[in-house]
Amino acid sequence: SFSRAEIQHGIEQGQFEPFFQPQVELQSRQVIGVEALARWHHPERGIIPPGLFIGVAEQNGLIDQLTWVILEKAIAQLAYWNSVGLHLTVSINFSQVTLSDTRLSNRIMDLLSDQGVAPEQLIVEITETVAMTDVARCLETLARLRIKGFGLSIDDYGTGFSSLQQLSRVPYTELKIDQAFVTGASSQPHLLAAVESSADVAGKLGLRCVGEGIETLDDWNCLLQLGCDIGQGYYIAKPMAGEELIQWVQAWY
Ligand code: G
Ligand code: G
Ligand code: MN
Ligand code: NA
Repeated sequence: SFSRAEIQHGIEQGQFEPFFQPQVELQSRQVIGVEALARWHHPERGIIPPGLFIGVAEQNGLIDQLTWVILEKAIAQLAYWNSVGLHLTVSINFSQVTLSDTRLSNRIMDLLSDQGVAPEQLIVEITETVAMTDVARCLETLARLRIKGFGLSIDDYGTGFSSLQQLSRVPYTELKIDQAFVTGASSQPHLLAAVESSADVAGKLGLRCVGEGIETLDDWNCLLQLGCDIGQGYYIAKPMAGEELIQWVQAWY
């Protein structure tokens, strides 16, 4: 992985941008949103995936800066899609540091109103592990975001051990089942059981259920049958640059 100085330099040089992975309604096949995933366009080493810089950025006080870069570019992209009649939600991954800023919702609102994007189009993703360990520090911010109309998603669901009681303390709108349980669910009973119970939890809490890591038509059908609403995964599309999405959407229909 990279050093703090290299990442800092990359941020200053504007080398980070979001890629976008489509999300579709399983029942109707309709494209309803995208997840923004950070990429680093390194001048010598090409496109660098987040696994090689997110951890370093989190441990070295750079994640907040990086998140704002991704957020600003994702919102600009969303505004452009709105302007051509493509109305989508964008899901953004937030780290604990960013979520502990109580002014977060106002700061994002300022960004949105500059661009004519509604808060309902933005979904804040928080991993189950962060949700379990740091929720007290983030609760106020999360509640404010929800009141303003932002979506709140619990990401990588199933990798932690949240109880229904813990989950119900935060006004989530969505639950994303971790890909470790989704990929291959139709052929492996222990995965199937995990997906089924996650979809049940989503249902009990009134949350929209997203399955991440759909790699085959069998995965798709399996999730649909278990009551999952939305799918994301390589079977649908890999994350892509913003400029590619409109063409992809046209080809999909
Ligand atoms: O795109 P990829 O599958 O390589 O993403 C790997 C991980 O990096 C995922 O867990 C994702 O949540 C995380 N990630 C991607 N972009 C961002 C980002 O902008 N901020 C944070 N905090 N995590 C991100
Ligand atoms: O934020 P989160 O940890 O959920 O990030 C999702 C990650 O999963 C991204 O890095 C994305 O590239 C990856 N991903 C999305 N769909 C698939 C898939 O179908 N298979 C695999 N192996 N990875 C996927
Ligand atoms: Mn995510
Ligand atoms: Na996930």
